[in-house]
Amino acid sequence: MRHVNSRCPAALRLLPLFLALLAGCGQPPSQPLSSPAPASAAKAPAQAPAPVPKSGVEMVLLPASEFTMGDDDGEEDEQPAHRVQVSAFWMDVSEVTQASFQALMGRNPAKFTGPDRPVERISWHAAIQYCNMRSQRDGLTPCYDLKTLACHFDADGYRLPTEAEWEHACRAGTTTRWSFGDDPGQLKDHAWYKPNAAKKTHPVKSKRPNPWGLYDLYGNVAEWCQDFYADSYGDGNPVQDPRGPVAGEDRVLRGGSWAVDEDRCRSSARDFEAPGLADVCFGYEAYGFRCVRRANPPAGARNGDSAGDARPPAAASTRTGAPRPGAP
Ligand SMILES: [Ca+2]
Repeated sequence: MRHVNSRCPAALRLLPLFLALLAGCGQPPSQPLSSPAPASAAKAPAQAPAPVPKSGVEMVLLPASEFTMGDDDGEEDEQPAHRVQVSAFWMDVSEVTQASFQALMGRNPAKFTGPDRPVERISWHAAIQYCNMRSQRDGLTPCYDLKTLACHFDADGYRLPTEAEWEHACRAGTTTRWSFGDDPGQLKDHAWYKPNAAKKTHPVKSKRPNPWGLYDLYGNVAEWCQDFYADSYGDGNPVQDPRGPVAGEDRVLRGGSWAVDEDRCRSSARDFEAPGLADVCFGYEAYGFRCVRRANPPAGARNGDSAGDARPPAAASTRTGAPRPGAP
């Protein structure tokens, strides 16, 4: 995982891959941990959980909002802090697990195996393939053209969050360095990161959620976003639903991981990586992802959705009986 102060020549960037080859790709997986103690009670989520669709992944509806993205006291690429408006959207409450990935994709590339652990060694390309497969599983229109890698934001299927959506979800209405405040001593209760992760991932949802009921935004695995990376927010970004640069070499990763310290696990901290990196043999076992889905398909959208309809996919097949959240 790279960030703005860690740029290095291409030869050095490839060194981890070379070392991985020397070490062999088929390292035996570590043993799963026993189930950790349940997380302590947290604040109520912004919305009731959605009925669980066929793909079995729980999502929460996040409200449309305006917030300050970035941090003028952060690193160079977190500046300038700027106002952003995001539309309402659904987001997975946790990182995509190995059980979910295996069920849809028929393989599990993770190093730290365990069905409830986040899937890792995932390239950006592999993540969007999963998004499309999950959309098909739930009877939705896939967002990605896998030939051009274009994302059709109007489609009602799953996709990666934009960087703005990710930070909006992570902040959950807060303006502090973390969603629980500015005290780094509390991070151990919310995240698996370098000081407490023992150099491996851990089952999702085993730390405290943020105020909107989202787990593991800090740490465990760093999460791919939709956006190409740029080393500054600069000028020209739209205020409403920004989607990052139109082209680039790297894609954004957010939230930090089990491999990094607290500073990389802040709400505004940004990392990036080549989108093709992190495949099974060459991957870095700290890259994962979670999915989002639009909440308000426009009038005339495919699959019969109508304007303002915030229904989760396959609501009729709910297994939870949870009440339908109201439209944002
Ligand atoms: Ca994470």
